[in-house]
Amino acid sequence: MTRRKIVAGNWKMNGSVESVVELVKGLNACDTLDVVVAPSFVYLPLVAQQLVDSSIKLAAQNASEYNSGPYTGEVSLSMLQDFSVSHVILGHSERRALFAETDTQVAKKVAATLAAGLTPILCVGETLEQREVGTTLAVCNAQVDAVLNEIGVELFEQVVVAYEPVWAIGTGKSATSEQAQEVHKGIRDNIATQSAEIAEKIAILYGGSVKASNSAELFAQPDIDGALVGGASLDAKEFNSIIESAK
Ligand code: G2H
Repeated sequence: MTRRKIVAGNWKMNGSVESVVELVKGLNACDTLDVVVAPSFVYLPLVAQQLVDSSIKLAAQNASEYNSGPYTGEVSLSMLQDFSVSHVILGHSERRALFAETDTQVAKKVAATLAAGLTPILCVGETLEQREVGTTLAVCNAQVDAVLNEIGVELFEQVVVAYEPVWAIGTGKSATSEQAQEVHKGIRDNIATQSAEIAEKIAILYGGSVKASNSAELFAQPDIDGALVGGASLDAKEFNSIIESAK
């Protein structure tokens, strides 16, 4: 089946008012695939304003699993809705490793995001050590299963998965298209044990040092439905080339 591709830019903790405005001005929208950008929380209102007449969608890089209350420093899903956010990146390995987010917490965030009517981009991926001892698929599928157990397979249809091998993130060392395809297929096969139909429908993005020079080869793989791009999404020309290669 043909799945609609998604190219999402995760700007992480980068940018300034000036650079964000310039970056958005330089981005090309595309009718045949979903282009998504994820600025830091504080720039969401600014970018939302710039994208009012654009088909480019807006994502947050995280969200609280709680609705409101005494959670200092957290941002709720209803706050994100106020700024036309449509997607939320959840369970990024930087959140898991540096901010101790657990599979259970990520699963609750996915559930809350769906309940708010937004699309979660669920990041999963193995460390170098886990790859070397041969547990790549077990790790990725355990991260997926935590969410499947929380929300059930029917709702999982609305989840976008991003496979991001931790060893490839920001290192300049991307997984080869064969390595990525193997894991994407393994993730899809695992979901298919619960519903073959839903497994076929969901988008699985690759993330980890994606750039214009390797995106076309990655996108040519049958189970790679787009990319979650970090560093290369901070350069409009480079990001536009990645979008172009996904058409
Ligand atoms: C992986 C990716 C974006 P980069 O974190 O989520 O970042 O492309 O810089 O490796």
